[in-house]
Amino acid sequence: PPVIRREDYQPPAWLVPETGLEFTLGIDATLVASKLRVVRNPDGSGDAVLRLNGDQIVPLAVRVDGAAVNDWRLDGPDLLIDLPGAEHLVEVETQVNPAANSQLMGLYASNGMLCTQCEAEGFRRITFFPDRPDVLSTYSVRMTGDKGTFPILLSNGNCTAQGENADGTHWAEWHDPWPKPSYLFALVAGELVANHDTFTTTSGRKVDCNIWVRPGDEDRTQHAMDSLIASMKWDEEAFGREYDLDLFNIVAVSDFNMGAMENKGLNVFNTRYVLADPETATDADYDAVEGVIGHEYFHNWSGNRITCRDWFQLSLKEGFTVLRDQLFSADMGSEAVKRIEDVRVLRSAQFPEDSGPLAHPIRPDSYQEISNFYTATVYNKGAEVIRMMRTMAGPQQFRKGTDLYFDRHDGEAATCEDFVRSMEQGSGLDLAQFRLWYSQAGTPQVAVTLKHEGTTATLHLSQTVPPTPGQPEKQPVPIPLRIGLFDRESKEHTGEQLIVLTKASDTFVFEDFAKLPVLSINRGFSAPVSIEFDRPNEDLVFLAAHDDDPFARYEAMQSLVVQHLVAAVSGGLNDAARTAGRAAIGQAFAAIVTDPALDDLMRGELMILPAESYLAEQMLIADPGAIHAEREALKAWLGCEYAEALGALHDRAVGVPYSRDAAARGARKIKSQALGYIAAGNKAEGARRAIAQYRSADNMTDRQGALLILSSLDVPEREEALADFHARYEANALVIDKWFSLQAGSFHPDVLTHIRELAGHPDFTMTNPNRVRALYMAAAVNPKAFHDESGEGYRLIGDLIRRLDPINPQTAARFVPSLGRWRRIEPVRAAMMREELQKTAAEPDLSRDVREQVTKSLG
Ligand code: HT7
Ligand code: ZN
Repeated sequence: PPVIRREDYQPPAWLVPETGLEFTLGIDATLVASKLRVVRNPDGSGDAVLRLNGDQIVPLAVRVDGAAVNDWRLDGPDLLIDLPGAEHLVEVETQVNPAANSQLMGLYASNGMLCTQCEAEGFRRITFFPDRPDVLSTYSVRMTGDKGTFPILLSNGNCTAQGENADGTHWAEWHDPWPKPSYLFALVAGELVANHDTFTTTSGRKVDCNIWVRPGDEDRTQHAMDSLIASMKWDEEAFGREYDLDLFNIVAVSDFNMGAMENKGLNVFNTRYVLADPETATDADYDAVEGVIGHEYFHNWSGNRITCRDWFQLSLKEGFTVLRDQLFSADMGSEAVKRIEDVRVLRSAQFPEDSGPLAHPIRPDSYQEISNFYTATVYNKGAEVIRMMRTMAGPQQFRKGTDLYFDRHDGEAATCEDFVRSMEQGSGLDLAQFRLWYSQAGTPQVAVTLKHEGTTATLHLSQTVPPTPGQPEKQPVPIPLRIGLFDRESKEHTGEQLIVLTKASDTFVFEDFAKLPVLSINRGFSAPVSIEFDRPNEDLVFLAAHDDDPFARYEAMQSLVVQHLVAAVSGGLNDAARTAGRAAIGQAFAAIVTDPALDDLMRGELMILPAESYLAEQMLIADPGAIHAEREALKAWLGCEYAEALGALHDRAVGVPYSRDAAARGARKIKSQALGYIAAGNKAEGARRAIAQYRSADNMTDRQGALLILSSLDVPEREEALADFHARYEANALVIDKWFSLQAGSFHPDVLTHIRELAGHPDFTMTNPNRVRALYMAAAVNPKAFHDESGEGYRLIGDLIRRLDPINPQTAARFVPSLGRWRRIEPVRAAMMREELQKTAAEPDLSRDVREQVTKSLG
């Protein structure tokens, strides 16, 4: 497949200022007639040929300036038309089959309705068009369809006219006044009901807000509506961004490749990020709804009003919008907890990407299939890069930078460089060297030493950015580190400072310390780097108990456990060292469990042990079996050793009645955490408490929390609870997804057999991405199942990729990176992982999506 390179960017030869689309809707056949006013781009190549991208469509009729033409030609999937003048009206007719569209890109049928997904290159599956984000057009849409099948007809912008025909069909016309790229086009038609509310913007514009769902789901939309209205208000206050249409529609669909899509005025959402009520959604689900609603809404400015020049600039909208949604969620709840959660995601999803065969900079240089670049690197590391600018500038100067960016580039298709330049000029930062964060892949590693002599503390820092595919040599990047130096006696620090490491190595000197202070570094995770700092357990215990930065407190606890488990896994712990390590961890753990000053949401966060994938990241070559065994052993030890305190914690939490306030959410969080440790330490006691919690649960957080524990235990109560759960929620697809996920993610000894059986369950289907992810993604991230020494986990995922690819290549490709980690895994397992990749590569008709990921993973 051809490689698309960033350096080859050329402005479009033709622009399309106006687009008219007429749809005659049908589930099996939809006719699409386009009318494009095309004008030569004064900044383009002057090429007389108009290239209209297509993908699996054929032109049924082509007209130029009203006359049928025959001298068009196809270049692969694209339609080429020679145009003599500077401006023409081009009309093309096509027909598509939404019911047969299992890729869920373009126009497709889901649950009896029609909907679209056009980002990144789905529009070309609907009609021929210059399907690139730098061609902005105003869209007028007319659709006609059977009134019974499609009572609701929606598109971008405002509905300008509607009516009925004598033949039982009806029609609607929509006009979006804001020029937009084709990837933001959307159409939805089907039987839907709305939760309606209004929001009045700061300048007094009344906006009608609708959340459209299938009849019967409307009672589960209030949290989404509250989140939308909160987002609209927050963006005005935090970024000065006001909504710019009179209508904002959100539609929930059950078949969707990703989380949601920010189409102008008509967001399309995976039902998962819309529907929530206490009976069917966990607290984490509620948070996810709020975060994704915010994310898509914030795209209205960071993505829609200012879009991307080309797909290499994806992080311009995604990294920035992730940062915006993170700040929003932090303001809506606990800033500290949100930061810890965001860092956990970064470490578990992005760090492995950065250290593996698919590593790429946040602004990639090349791709074969753009869908493969909707990654944790572009999204989450992209957000971290912008967050560093905010840390260095301070929130007020940062806001000046974003204000300038929005003012200067409104209505444009911009680049990451445009953002950085606006930030430089608006905030006053010098970002010359900082630009390396956009061009270099890999997680910088910072080695730290702290020495003390007389009254001087000397901090030495050195950085290396590891080599990544195509980038053998790296330059030092600016690394902003928030630090605090604690006095061991007073347990106070001398005031937080921000230091920026710009060189390969540097020394920072601090005066007036009678004794060696305790260093708290990278507070708040001010830089997305990995810190290498060999220090005594007692310093980590100190920070875990006393650091006033909540993230640093969490980090100290994590480091304590990581140091211990890494040593244990590599066989470097004798009995005495194991006992000492456990004692230190136990001391910090007990302080967390019992500290009255901690709120329960934070306590729950601090109790979470580092993930096995993160532990594996710390080793050059990892033995997943040993990591799993050591981590489980530590969990069991903590569960035994602190059984009484954990039992008391669980009892206290059980006594807190359900509500959505922070205290009750905190109680539910520690309830699940405590239960996990209790079950690890004492299976019978864990099962007793878990089944009691399951039976008395009046909300999904508690019910799922209990079932999670039971699903890993080989006890009779497991079957009872799983059967009850399925029967109780049979009609609710999102909850049945949980039922699949819990079992596939369990540490039960027969987990692989369970997964194979679940794949044959009547509720399992390969055509619904949520269901596929519920079963197989849960399996792929379950170290016990995936890394089973038999290799069965690898074969399971390899088989899945090969079977799913012809149905939904985008979703299939998302499973490849787990096998692509083989180089960092011990040789016996690595060979089996590699074999699955090779077997996949040998398939003759592999999609571009899977082919790119597999080839790079083997390369
Ligand atoms: N901007 C949206 C990306 C997206 C997408 C990309 C490829 C294939 C399907 C997709 N659905 C949505 C989502 C977002 O980041 O907001
Ligand atoms: Zn986004």
